[in-house]
Amino acid sequence: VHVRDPSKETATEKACFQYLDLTSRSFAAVIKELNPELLMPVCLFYLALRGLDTIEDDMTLSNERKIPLLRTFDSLMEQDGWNFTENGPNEKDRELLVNFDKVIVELKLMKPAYYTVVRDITTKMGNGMADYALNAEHNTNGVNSIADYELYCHYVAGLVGNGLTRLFVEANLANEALLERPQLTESMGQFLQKTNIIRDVHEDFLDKRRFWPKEIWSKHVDNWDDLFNPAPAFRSKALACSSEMVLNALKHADECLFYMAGIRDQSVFNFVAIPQSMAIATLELVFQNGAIFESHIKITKGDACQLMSESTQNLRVVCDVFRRYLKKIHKKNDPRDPNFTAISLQCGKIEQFIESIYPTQN
Ligand code: PS7
Ligand code: MN
Ligand code: MN
Ligand code: MN
Ligand code: MN
Ligand code: MN
Repeated sequence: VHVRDPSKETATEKACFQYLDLTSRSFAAVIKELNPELLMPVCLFYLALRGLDTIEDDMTLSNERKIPLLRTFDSLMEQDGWNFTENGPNEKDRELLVNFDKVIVELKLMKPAYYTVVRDITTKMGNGMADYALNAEHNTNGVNSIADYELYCHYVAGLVGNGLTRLFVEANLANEALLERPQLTESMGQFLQKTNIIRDVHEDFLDKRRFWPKEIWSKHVDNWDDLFNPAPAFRSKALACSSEMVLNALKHADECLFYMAGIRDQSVFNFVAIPQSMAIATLELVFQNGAIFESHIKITKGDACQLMSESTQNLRVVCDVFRRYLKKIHKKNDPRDPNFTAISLQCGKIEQFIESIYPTQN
């Protein structure tokens, strides 16, 4: 059921929903179906972070310009009439920042308890992004250790999970015990962000950005560029490297399922479960798939449709989705892969966890 009533929306509210549609393929649909209490707050939370990310992603901005913008974005978004027109003409979400004054009007109308969360996460994310933008400039280019990689994912996704969980609990739509289990929330963000980073490796490579940690890729190739060399000898090493990245992402899967058990409201459940189901399906798609080093790949529309309907029911059905894709990963696992055993064990471990909460009949 659609809960929005566009005839009762103000001009700036309408504009915000327009920028939501313009800047997101997948989040727009689930945000617009949210419980009315959180519809506008989550839409504005999304737009604030999308604005920040549009500055982070713009490789035509110098770091001298970019870093202070990232670090002060939280106060810029409190200045009446502020907008930003310096993004490169090809930056896909530049329109949002050009019209950011309209988002600012709505941010000022938020309930203070919700705004506090949005502001806090924007401050922390902007500063975290700035720390990593510095690395790119100094051409250590990207993250080195796995700890660095996970800290970056914390800044851009773990923090989003933290903010969303605080909003859900504040609105009484999730079990407040979730606030005492920050690791579960962190896993929700890490699982999405790591999947995005694995899938987008080629697109990011073209932008001269590297998020895969050197600690992992250096075990497989001498130079980062070698991952994109189509010669068969390099391609098998690249696949082994991507398998290790998938293994690393899979360690969050059980905690994601555990987190979702704490959601009380159906619309919030759908909002959190759809992206997680898409992520496990995307991990299966990228696993043992050399195409990630050549193009931007996506799950099919048909699969996305089925995942949407399965993820808007209950946790048992979402667990079945995870089971189905884990089985496929398990089957595609290659005995020649250096992480063959570890991947097999990890799939088994998640399958066992699911079996312990929802035993299969027969
Ligand atoms: C506030 C709904 C639900 C507990 C803009 C949702 C970009 C994967 O890198 O455009 O451009 O290719 O596909 C979303 C946890 C964050 C993490 C992060 C805010 C889940 C700015 C999503 C989304 C926490 C930094 C996808 C993290 O962007 O990627 C709201 C619970 C924004 C969530 C970015 C990535 C999101 C991402 P890219 P996308
Ligand atoms: Mn970004
Ligand atoms: Mn981005
Ligand atoms: Mn990406
Ligand atoms: Mn992408
Ligand atoms: Mn992108």
